[in-house]
Amino acid sequence: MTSIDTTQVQHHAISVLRENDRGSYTVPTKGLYPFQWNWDSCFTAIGQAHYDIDRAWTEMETLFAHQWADGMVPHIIFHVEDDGYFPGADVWRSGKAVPTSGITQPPVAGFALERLLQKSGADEAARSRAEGLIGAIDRWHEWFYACRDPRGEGLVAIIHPWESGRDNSIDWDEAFARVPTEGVAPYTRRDTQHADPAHRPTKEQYDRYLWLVQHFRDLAWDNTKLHDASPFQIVDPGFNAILVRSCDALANVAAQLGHIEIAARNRALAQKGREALERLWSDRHGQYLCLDRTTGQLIDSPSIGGILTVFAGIPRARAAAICATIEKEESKARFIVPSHSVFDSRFDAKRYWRGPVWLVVNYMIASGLEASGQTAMARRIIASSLELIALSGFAEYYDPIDGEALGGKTFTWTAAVVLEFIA
Ligand code: 9WN
Repeated sequence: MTSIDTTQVQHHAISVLRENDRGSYTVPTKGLYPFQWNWDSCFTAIGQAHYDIDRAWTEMETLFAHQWADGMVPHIIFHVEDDGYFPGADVWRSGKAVPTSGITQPPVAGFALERLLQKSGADEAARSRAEGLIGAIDRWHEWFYACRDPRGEGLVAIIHPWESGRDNSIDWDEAFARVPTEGVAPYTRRDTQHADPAHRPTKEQYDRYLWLVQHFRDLAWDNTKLHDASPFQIVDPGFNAILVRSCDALANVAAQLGHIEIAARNRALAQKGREALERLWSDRHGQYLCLDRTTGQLIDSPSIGGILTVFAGIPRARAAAICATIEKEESKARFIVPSHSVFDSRFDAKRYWRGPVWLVVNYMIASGLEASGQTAMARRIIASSLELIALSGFAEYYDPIDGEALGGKTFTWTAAVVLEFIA
């Protein structure tokens, strides 16, 4: 066990957050990701709340200033011109004054709002900043259930792997193979110039990412059409768990500030979502699985998405079974929780979301386990995360077998969640 000097780690984490701070928004890491990303920003705000609460509110306000008229909050805001990232604003062509992408990302904002209010002691200033966000987050939640759950199943689908935040997960392989690649305009990737190509998605995956972007762009980013028009519609239990948890969190904040209608609506959405998640449980894998909405079949792929589901306040017996699954992973992986099961032949220790550990996901899993009374496992996950920090610094992701730092370095959301771990 590597020993940890928490004061030093705290200083280092804050310096990473400050280094990536662009005034009113924060980039995930300089070079590789030069814009504002949606869920990164919400975790960033939680981290900033540890040393500058005013700055933390600003981070979220900047994100929501770019919410679309239909309620969607885009996954990237292109505040500046920078050709260091592909695909940039010229590919998305979303038609907004400040350009944005045209898809969304895991809705962490409701959870972050509640956390910021807790951290600020809910004083007058904090209540008024929270007031400014409640309605916007509620509209985003409504958008999800209207546009990504058109048949009212209680589970929303992602229509692009980038929406999941787990871009090249093994979960998508089968469904993604059905996405065409014909007609994709020639392009040059930039990510592989900043990070080792062996640790990033493949060229074939990029072709399909871009085919979907072009397809949605041809439909003028009309969210009343995109879900049904997408050949890729996946119900990810992790994504849905985040939405459920955020609906609950927004309901808590709304009730506290007297917005009874918003509180009741979000409480009901959370309840319905939690019940619907049950359909995704797999006894064989001891965890939840993704569902391919186009075929109606569960996807045989034991990934972190089905473990992250503990974030939603699932039944205690399910949380206990998931602990046993993580324990099994621990017997083979030195660091937990790998983004894909080490027992699956498709596991790839260094390739992005196909095996590496991501501390931001560990944070949500630990939080969910803690709330389910699984404190011992939550503490083991936090200890493993901090060991990675001591060994390899604030990386984007880590090899679960040898702990190597992978992807971008001095990574914002890694630093943000570490401040929560050591608080
Ligand atoms: C595409 C910024 C983002 C994260 C995602 C992560 C990665 C982008 C990319 O980086 O995705 O959105 O170009 O690889 O997968 O979760 O939000 O850190």
